[in-house]
Amino acid sequence: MQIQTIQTTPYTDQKPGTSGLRKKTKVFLEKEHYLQNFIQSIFDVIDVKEKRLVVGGDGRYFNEEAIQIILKMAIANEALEVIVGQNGFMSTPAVSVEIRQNKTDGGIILSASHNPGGIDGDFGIKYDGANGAPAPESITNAIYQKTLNIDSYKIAEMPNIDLSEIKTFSVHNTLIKIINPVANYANLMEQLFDFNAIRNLFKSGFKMHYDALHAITGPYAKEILENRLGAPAGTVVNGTPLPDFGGGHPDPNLTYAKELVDVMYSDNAPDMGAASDGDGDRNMVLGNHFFVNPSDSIAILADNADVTLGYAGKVNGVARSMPTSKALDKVAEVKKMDAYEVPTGWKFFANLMDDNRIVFCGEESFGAGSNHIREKDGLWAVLFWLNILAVRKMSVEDVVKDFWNKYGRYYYSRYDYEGVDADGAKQMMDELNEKLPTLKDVSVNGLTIENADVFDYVDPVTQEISTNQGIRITFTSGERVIFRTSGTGTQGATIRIYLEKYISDKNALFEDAQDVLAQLVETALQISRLPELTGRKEPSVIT
Ligand code: VG1
Ligand code: CO
Repeated sequence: MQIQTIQTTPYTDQKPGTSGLRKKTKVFLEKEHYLQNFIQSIFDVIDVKEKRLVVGGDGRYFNEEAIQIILKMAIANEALEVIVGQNGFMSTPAVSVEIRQNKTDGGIILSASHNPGGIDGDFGIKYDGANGAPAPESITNAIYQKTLNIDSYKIAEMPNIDLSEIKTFSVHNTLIKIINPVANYANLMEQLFDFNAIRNLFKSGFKMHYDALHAITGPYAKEILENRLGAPAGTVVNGTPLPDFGGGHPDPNLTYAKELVDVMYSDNAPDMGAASDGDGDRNMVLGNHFFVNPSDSIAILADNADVTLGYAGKVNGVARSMPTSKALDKVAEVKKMDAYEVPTGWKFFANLMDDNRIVFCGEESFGAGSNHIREKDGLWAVLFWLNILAVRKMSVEDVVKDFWNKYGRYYYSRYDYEGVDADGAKQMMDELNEKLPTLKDVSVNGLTIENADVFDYVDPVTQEISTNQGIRITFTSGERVIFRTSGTGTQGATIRIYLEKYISDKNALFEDAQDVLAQLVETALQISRLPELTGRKEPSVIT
């Protein structure tokens, strides 16, 4: 085997966003050395020689080829050890588990998460540090700076490594360990949740429909739900990861997980439905003819911590992203937990966890998790729900309604305008920013604005400052609306509008959320002039 040094030229578009580097798959395929430049830049920044890494991906198109390149580069750069999932598969939460349990120096995740895969879809790379969390900006910025002046990379000239067999072997100075990507993750779940109670739930005839959307959670869900918890075969559907996710959009929401939604709203609907995204860190939970809003979900998990094995009596603090509804804050107040509000993106939660300030955290975007790892975790949330249902012997709908009765309800919705013309989106955000100071005490469409500002954040642990994390507007009658542009889209711009209204009147808890929020939606559109500036009449996705 020979180590080659290959000359290369830098690219200017490898700036990692909140979730790493995400681009059209074709960019990785067509631009020479595109992946190699980025990997060498990571390796230079972390000084990979004699370091230990985990590598895995969600199985999307280019997953295996990318892993072969990374392994050969790790060997050439003399990494000490690389732990790889069999067939190159590993969910994002499982990578975090393996980094932490094996005490490696970090890990590389190949995924574009909830974005579509395939040759016409998206591909991505993310670097997680030794704590198993997405790397902080100081690291991702340093990687970006490297990509701007990289002139060569190192790679071993050798045949591809067979990833289909579980085994450990050495190449040059590097130990390669091909592992079962499910086992450690599944074992950890058994320590956190009451598997006996859940087993009895399934024995009693409880029916579940888990849609893996042809993405990475299939093997995990089959092992845990069907093999370990005794759910009937067929509980997990679309359970084999496919390179193009079966042509679908592996984003568990009401629009893209339509097959699941149809099952859960059919005459013979099962008791619970669930789905995860491409890389397995998101979750959507449904009951029979009932949708659980993710903002409610994380609050309900926190409220029910005592039914679990891993969290009973241990929850000192919780956190949510700024646009997530304040239902979680209500729970924290009653249960005397500390509560934090952070910008969108998981690394902010990870800092709070590393400092032992919080145990649970969540985002409105179908993300929830705990300090068991430093990524959000889709199946974890699903198992937590099963644990609640098994112990409380209630339906999904009754658990949620009971929660609203106890705390009041944050009616909540998110409008996504995907693939918007980037200039129009920028103009809209710029205009909003400019007029913020004039928005106090003004009435728009019958609602009076109380306050309007930009969310800036100072991390209480690292003191790092993150500015411009969304525009938020509150109203005198208790509503809140937030405007943000997405950092994970790969085409044009995506504008997100987050809407919430708190109601504690016990007679008004079970209305349709869209009806309750209709006036606020109209107000938000008038304030932002979104239809005029983007030409968009309707959102692409309503949650
Ligand atoms: C979206 C979500 C955000 C989440 C991020 C990564 O970001 O809104 O809450 O943390 O995706 O999730 P944005 O910038 O597009 O709004 V994932 O499942 O890609 O790791
Ligand atoms: Co994801």
